[in-house]
Amino acid sequence: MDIEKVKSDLQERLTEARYEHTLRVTDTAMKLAETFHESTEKVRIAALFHDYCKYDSLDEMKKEIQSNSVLPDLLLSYHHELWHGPVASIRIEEKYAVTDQEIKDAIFFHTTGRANMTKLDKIIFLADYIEPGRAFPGVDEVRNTAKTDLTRACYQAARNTILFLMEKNRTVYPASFHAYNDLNQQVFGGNRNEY
Ligand code: DGI
Ligand code: FE
Ligand code: FE
Repeated sequence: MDIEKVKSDLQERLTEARYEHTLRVTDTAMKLAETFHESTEKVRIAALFHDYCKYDSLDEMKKEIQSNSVLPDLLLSYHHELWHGPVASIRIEEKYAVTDQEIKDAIFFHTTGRANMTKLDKIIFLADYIEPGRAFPGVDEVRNTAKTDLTRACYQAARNTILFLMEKNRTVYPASFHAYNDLNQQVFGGNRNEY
């Protein structure tokens, strides 16, 4: 992969602010890859492309979701902010021949997470949440957790996002709840019977 070519393509497709966000996510994800022993090459590619379709037209993304059997129609019943990851996972295979399922999945699920997240999924999901440009309430606690515990940091990020959405009376995509529940069980142990 020609990383300089990818970066110049991204600069053309994204706004300046979104491009800078992408570089910060990539830098943050690369540090997480070293701390938690993940392939830096896979992490670099997934991070660079994670918001590749962030500004694609809604009409174009909708058509892709409707016509592509890999992309669930359920996405169309939820907020269009959830579409850019799944659509990007398709586009990068078409345009850059990225066939690695792990990379495609990390991009697909970067907004919501999912049950049984891989280490790569977790690194991209978390880097997107804690990159230094983010100012979400509670993000500093997550940054601190991310120094030592990847799964617990993802749990805190997933929980914060769902709480934020519920506070605003927004819908929550099922995969976001699946991520929350699975990470909760990974952090606190499964089949707890305390309530
Ligand atoms: O693309 P970014 O802005 O870097 O970050 P992102 O891909 O995590 O997208 C964030 C947006 O997605 C933010 O507005 C919250 C929203 N979001 C995340 N999970 C859900 C969600 N929106 C809905 N409706 N449901 C979700 O489960
Ligand atoms: Fe995104
Ligand atoms: Fe992002």
